Amino acid sequence: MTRPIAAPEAVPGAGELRRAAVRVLVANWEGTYTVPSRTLYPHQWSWDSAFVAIGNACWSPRRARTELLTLFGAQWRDGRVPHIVFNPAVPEGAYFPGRDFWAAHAPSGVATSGIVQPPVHALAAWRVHLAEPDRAFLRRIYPRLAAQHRYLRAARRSSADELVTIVHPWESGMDNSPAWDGPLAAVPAAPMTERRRDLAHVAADERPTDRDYRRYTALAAAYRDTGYHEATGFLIEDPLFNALYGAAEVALAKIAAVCGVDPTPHLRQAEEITRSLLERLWDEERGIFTARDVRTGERPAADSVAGLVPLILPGLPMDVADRLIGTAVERFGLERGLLPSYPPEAAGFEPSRYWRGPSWMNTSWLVLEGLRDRDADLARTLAAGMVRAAAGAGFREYFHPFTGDGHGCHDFSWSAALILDVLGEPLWAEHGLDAVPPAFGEFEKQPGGLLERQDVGDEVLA
Ligand code: 2M8
Repeated sequence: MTRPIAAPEAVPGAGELRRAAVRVLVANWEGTYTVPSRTLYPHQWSWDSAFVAIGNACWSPRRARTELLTLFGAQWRDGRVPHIVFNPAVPEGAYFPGRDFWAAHAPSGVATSGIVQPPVHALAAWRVHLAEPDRAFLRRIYPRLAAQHRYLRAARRSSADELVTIVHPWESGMDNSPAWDGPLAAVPAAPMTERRRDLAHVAADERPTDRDYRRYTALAAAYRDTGYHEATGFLIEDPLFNALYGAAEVALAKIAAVCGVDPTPHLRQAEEITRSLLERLWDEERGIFTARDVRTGERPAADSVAGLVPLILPGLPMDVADRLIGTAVERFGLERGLLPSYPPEAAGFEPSRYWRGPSWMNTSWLVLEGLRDRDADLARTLAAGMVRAAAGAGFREYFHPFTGDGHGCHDFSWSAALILDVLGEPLWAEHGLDAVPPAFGEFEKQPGGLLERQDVGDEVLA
C-alpha cells in the first residue's frame, strides 16, 4: 500500500518545501544514481543511496529503482556492497580517500571501497515497491539483497550469536561518534601523506579532527592490506548496524513472499537478531542499546542515537521500547522535535560537530519509523521538528539540535529525500506546518534557505 502524499493545500508551505527537495535530488542526480553532495561527497555512497531511494520513491519510483540497481551493480562476488562506488569521471583529488587509496574493484570492473555501511537497502527496496508495485524489480534485487546479508553472516559474525561486527567507524555511518573514541584510542594515528579534501568544503570545527582522520586512514589501510579480509584494529557490534540488519530481514521476508520465495527463514533471522541484540547490547541500567567492543568485551561509555535505532525492530518487547522512548525524551530531548546524535547532557557534546551532537535527518527518520506505531504524538513532534529544520535552514547535512541552524554541506541528498518521505506522512494531512510550534523560525520568511538553485522541469515536479 502506498501512503498518501498530503495535498500541498493541506500543508501550508509544504508544497514549496517538497519542490525544493526534489530540486536538490535532481541537481545531485548523476544519470543512474545520486551523489550525497556535489562538493563534499562526489561519488555514490551505499546507505545514502538507500535513503535517497526512499525519498525518490515519493515522486519518481523509476529513479529510485535505478538508484538501488546501480549500487548493487557494484556488489562484490562475496556479496559485500561497497560503501563507496567511485565515479571514474571525477578527478582523484576530489575526495579523500579516493579510488587509488582503496584500490578495490567490483567484478564489473567498477572502482569501489572495500568496506560496507549499514544494510538499510532491503527496507528501501520494499518502500520503493510500495510506492509503485513492481514485481520484476523485486525479482531482480532480491537475490542481491540476500547475498548482501549472506556476506554479513559469513564474514562478519563475531560469535555464535547473530550479531555482525563493523571493522571501521566509516562502516557505522556515524564515524565521528564519541562511542568510537575509546575503541579508536588504541589505533596509532599514522602520519597522513594526503591532504584532507573535506576541509575545503566545510569548516574544520564541524568535521572530525586531524588525529581522528589519521586513525581512520590507518585502519582502512590495514584492512585493505589484508585484501579486505582480516580486521584487527576495530571490531564492534553496533546497535544501529544490527538493528537495521534485523529490520532489513523483515523487509526481505516481505520481498521474498512477493517473489514466490519462502519468507520464513528471513523472519526467523529477524527474530534471532532481535534476541541477540537484547541479550548482548541492551543496557537495562542505562535504558539504551550500547555498542560492544568485540576485542575487549567492553561497552563504550558514550551512548549515542545509534542506541535508539532498535526501536525500528517490530519484534522489540514493549517494555524495552517504552524504556527507549523514555531515554529519547529524557536524555536526548526528543520533545524539542530535533533528535541529537549524542545526548546534550553528556561530556563532549558538540552541537555542530559532525556526529558528536547535531541532529541528522537519517537517524531521526529511523527513530521516527520506530515511533510511528508506538507513540503517535512523539512521532508527530519529531516529524514536525525535522520539517521545520529543513524549512528554516535548507537541506543541510546536519542541524543544531536546539536552534535548527544548518551545518555541514548544503543541498545534502538524504536530508532532501527523507523530508520528502516525511511530508508524505498522513500526519501532515491533519497537522500542517502552521500547526507546528515555530521553534526554528518561519519557513515562509526564508526563501534563501530553500535552495532555489536549479530550475526543474514541470514533469519531474508533477
Ligand atoms: C560521511 O562519511 C564519509 C565516509 O564514508 C566521510 O566523512 O567522508 C558519513 O556521514 C556517512 O554516514 C555518509 O554515508 C557519508 C556520505 O554522506 O558521509
